[in-house]
This record gives sequence, structure tokens and C-alpha cells, in this order.
Amino acid sequence: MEFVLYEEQGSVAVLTINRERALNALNSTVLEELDQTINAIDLDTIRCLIITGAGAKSFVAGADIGEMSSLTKEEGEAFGRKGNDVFRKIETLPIPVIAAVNGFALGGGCELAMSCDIRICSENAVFGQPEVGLGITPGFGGTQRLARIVGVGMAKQMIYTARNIKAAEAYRIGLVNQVCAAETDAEGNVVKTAQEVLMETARKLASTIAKNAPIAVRNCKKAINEGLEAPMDQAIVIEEKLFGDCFETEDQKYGMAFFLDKNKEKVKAPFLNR
Ligand code: CO8
Repeated sequence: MEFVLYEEQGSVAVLTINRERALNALNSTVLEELDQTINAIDLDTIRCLIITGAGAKSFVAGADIGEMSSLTKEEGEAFGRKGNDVFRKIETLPIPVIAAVNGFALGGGCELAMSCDIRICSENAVFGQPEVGLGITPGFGGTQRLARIVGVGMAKQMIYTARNIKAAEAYRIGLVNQVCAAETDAEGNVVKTAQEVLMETARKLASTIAKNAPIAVRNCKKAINEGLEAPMDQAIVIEEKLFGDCFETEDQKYGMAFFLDKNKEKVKAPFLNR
């Protein structure tokens, strides 16, 4: 792959958009490679995916403006569909996905982060939907997901003004769950950069998720995602079905038997994903 790096460590995988010289902007090739990499994830082994960008400056600075600049209406729509299809695949991937936002998350970058289940960022992160300043609309899900995440009023303000927001503001409005700052010693020397802390935090979070019963975690993701799109009466039926599906799995039997076992010396074994 030219623009996507993929690395597995136990049951956690890290996917890095690797086009640093263009601040990891998404051109057709990046989108294609992102799609192929997602398709190839071994979901029997990997229990949580982290998506990040190469370098300390940018997560993804948007869709590639050079590539978009000469598109016709039809080509623009097709490009939008290409991004939407990949991002929807990420959103509906059976396992949880964490966006580790290490800098600019603009336009398609903010939209990529929003297709992930959880967003955490470094203190230098900047979020925004600058599209109307370029004469287009957010076209990789931004007009839909931002309002669902931060509320309609704030989403409309961000999109209509095209103004970027910093990490602290993104945290305040609920666009990210956590902001990671650099660690310094008593003399003020940086001992860990914000990006190092970010990746450490993301990996810890991913490992915590990966330790839980995988079928149950997947069913939670499905129940939350599908339930949010349905009226409450249907949403609770979705929940009931996915709740029921966990019973008779080996992990459910083991998880409950472990709790009920009164032997205080016991050590919990890993869940089997069965
Ligand atoms: N596309 C292409 N190249 C980019 C992009 C981008 N989105 N962002 C940065 N680059 C390139 C720059 O052109 C530059 O390349 P070069 O060195 O060859 O000149 C390199 O990355 C470094 O960038 P800068 O020199 O500009 O770095 P600065 O630190 O000065 O600025 C910024 C960083 C503020 C992030 C600045 O690069 C910037 O404003 N980038 C554009 C941000 C933006 O507007 N993003 C939204 C794009 S639109 C979008 O994402 C729409 C998604 C939906 C598409 C739907 C299709 C129908």
C-alpha cells in the first residue's frame, strides 16, 4: 500500500493514513487503500481498530482539493459516494473503531473521525468543516454525522461558518471524548509528546475494549447504531434480539460462571470470541 499502513498487536490493530506530505489528505487512492485495508481485517482476531494519521501535525486535512478542483457534477457525486461508502463501512464495522486524532481533522478528516465509534485527540488537534469556504458541502457524511454527534445548532454553526475549532472546544461540545496533552518533567521538558500520549491512550482504551466479550461488544455497537436510527419501540426490539443472541455463547457462559464462582484466587481467562 502506498498511503495506508496497517499493524496488528494482539487483538488491537492500528491503521495509519500515511500521506504526510499532503497532511494525509484523502485522494482516490487513499480511499481505495483504506477500503481494501478495512476489508482485509481479520475480525476473528482483531477486536478493536485505531485509525490515526502519519506525523504529528495532521490526522487528515480533508479530501484532496487538487483532485476535486476539476470534477464535474457527476464525478463530484461519485467521489462523494466513494468516501461515503468507505466511511459507512467503518461506521458499521462489527468491531469498535477509535479515531486517534493527532492534529488537523478538517473536512473529510473530521468526517472520517466521525465515522469512528470514539474520538480522542492530541492537544494540537483542530476540527472543522471548511467546505462552504471552498464552494462545496461536506460530502463524506459531515452534514449528517456532525449534527447527530454535537447537536443540530452547533453543527449548523460549524458548517455554515466554516470555522475551525481547537481541541478544547471539540471536547466541550462532545466531538471528542478526551484531549491528550504532552507530559513534562519538573523542569518543563517534554518527556512524552502529545502524540505519544494520544497513541498510548488509544491503545489502552482499545485493549480495555478488547478484553471484554467480543460478541457482546459487537452486539452493543450494532444495538446502539441501529437503535439510534429507529423509533424507540423498534429500538428496544433491536436491543432484545441482540441481547438474546449473546446467550448460549461460550463467552456468556464463562463470564457468568466466573462471577458466580466463589473462589477468590481465580484469575479471569481471556474471552474466546465464541
Ligand atoms: N488537499 C490537498 N492537499 C492538501 C490538503 C488538502 N485537503 N491539505 C493540505 N494539503 C497539502 C498542501 O497543499 C501542501 O502541499 P504542498 O507542500 O505541495 O504545497 C501540504 O499539504 C502542506 O500544507 P500547508 O502548506 O497548507 O500547511 P499549513 O501548515 O500551512 O496549513 C492547513 C495546514 C491549515 C491544514 C492547510 O493545509 C489547509 O487549510 N488545508 C486544507 C484544509 C481543508 O480545507 N480541508 C477540507 C477539504 S474539502 C473536504 O474535505 C471535502 C470532503 C467531502 C468531499 C466530498 C466530495 C464530493
